[in-house]
Amino acid sequence: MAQKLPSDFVWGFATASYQIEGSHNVDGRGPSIWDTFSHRKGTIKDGSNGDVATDSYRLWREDIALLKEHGVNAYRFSISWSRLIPLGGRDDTVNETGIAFYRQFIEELVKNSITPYVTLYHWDLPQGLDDSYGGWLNKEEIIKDYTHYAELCFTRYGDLVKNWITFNEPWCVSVLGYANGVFAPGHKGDKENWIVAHHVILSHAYAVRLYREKFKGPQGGQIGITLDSQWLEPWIILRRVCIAAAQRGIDFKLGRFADPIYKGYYPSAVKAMIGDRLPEFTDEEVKVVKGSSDFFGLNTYTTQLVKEGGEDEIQGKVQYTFVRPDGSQLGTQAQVPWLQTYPPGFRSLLNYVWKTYQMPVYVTENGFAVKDENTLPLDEVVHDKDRIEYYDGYANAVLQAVTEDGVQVKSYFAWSLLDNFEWADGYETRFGVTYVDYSTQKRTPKDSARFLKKWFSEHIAARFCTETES
Ligand code: PNW
Repeated sequence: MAQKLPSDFVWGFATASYQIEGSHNVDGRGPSIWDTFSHRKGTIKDGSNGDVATDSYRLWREDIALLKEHGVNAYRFSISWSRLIPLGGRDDTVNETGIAFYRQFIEELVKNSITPYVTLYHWDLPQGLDDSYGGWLNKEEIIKDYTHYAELCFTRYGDLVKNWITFNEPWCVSVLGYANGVFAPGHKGDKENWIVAHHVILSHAYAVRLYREKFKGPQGGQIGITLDSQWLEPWIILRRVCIAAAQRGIDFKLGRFADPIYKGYYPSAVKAMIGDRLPEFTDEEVKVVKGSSDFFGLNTYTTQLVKEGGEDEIQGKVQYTFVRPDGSQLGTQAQVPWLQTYPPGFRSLLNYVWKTYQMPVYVTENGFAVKDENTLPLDEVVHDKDRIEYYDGYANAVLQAVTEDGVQVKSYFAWSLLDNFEWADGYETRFGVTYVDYSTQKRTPKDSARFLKKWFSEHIAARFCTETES
């Protein structure tokens, strides 16, 4: 019999509140920085915003029905902070209507045997906190307010939610939001992103400390963070400068978050290049930050080839390319410029994370946006061959990492359950295994949804071995 994933393997789809919920101003929800940002002219490619998105605040029962249809055992979604606390702060009013919405949603998931994986922060900071003190830039205030918000979630949902993710992709929060300015709140520059990243790490760590002290015992759950990284491969495999460049690239993308959280300090290559713009942890903070994640949450989509050079400090002064030395492309090109299919890179990244941090790995996002899918008629869109090629390769890479390399991979969440608001790309880029017609909100599963359902039903071991199994 072919090797399988263990019987407790977790698989499902991931989404995020601002990308799917819509209903931005109903039932007491306060605005977030993404409402403000997407309503500003010129920020979103197609001029759209998340006011309606996939209307999931109203159509959530349909989403759960889709999850059932796709055969998952888990679902990763995020909570909108400003639905629970419209202004966001620890002294601000709690919105019981918002609390009740997620309560009902979680209860329904559990009733359907779908395990909830809840992200506390997927980029939608309450606008009130940005207005009153500059949000993530204000260390004292944001740590207290984030921890208070997290505690509210543990208190209200922790009897049913046993898997918490404090932050989704701090790299995107800090770099895309505070250096490139392409994500909310749209700041540009070379200083703020290091400060914001530092405060996100601390907010994560203090929330985890609180969870462990007060909730983990009685509730029996786990809590961690999700980091994002592509795999970086030397452009010329055996050339020493390329190997060094690839390692430095990883230190700047992944290590700048993972090293403090799992080891207690920033990578030396980052310290050397960023100097005193990189904040320092006090001894007291190191104790809180080091070891502050029960698992390694990983979002990953692609691999890039790396060579030495260039002026991009945030990348660690290395250059990325998809073009091999012989002129060929690494893999199939997606709709977005930063993504090509390359399963061997995924397997290498899983091995790297396991070897470097020795933590169970939860793949919390992985997925593909088919090129020009937004321009095709429905009867063609549903035959999403490039997405199937991608999932086939990436799912098998997980299987090999687990069964041949001995990497402890515990979960696989595909991005995404359905097409949704793809941030600065608006609705032009579609990552869903379910097609959404935005004029009617009608949902139609694509072939990739059926592919994943079949693949996981065939590759997760049965819970009880029967005698007929060979
Ligand atoms: C992730 N990049 O974001 C997010 O967690 C999702 O909300 C998002 O929809 C998904 O991936 C697809 O993009 C990323 O520029 C955004 O390399 C940008 C990048 C990577 C991931």
